[in-house]
Amino acid sequence: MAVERTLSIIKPDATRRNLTGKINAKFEEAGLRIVGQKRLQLSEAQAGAFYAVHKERPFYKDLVSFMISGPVVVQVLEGENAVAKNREIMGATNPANAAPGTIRKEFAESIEANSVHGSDSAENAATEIAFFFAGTEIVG
Ligand code: DGI
Repeated sequence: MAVERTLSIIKPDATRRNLTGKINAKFEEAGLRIVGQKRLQLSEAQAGAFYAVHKERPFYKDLVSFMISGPVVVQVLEGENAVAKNREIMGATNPANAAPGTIRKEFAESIEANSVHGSDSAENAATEIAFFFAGTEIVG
């Protein structure tokens, strides 16, 4: 399996509780390397554009409000099978359904305040990485 990159976001519920280091340890322990990382306050326009795919969903407005409720840490994770591996480390969207040991099982507060985002395909990963990072900001 080739080395891949994926886009991760540590969400406002997790930065508020000072969990950035604990979450990063999960990635590193699983063999993913953090090759780009920055802490941002998203604007409403940025969060809305990032989640545009969910525009028609009933939770879209709340999701955008939540994503701008505090700082986020956007990151590029690199490793073998990084997209699928990160989804595994994150756990199910709803923490009630997340497997033991996953980030969402251990840290998420609710289906909305679920601590992390991770790209769901290699194609989306490329788009999402380009949304937040210039090439020079990623150092493998
Ligand atoms: O890729 P995921 O983050 O696991 O899940 P997704 O792409 O289906 O949804 C994106 C985010 O939208 C998810 O992390 C939290 C929010 N969301 C998804 N389904 C619901 C939801 N928020 C609420 N309030 N209710 C939902 O049913």
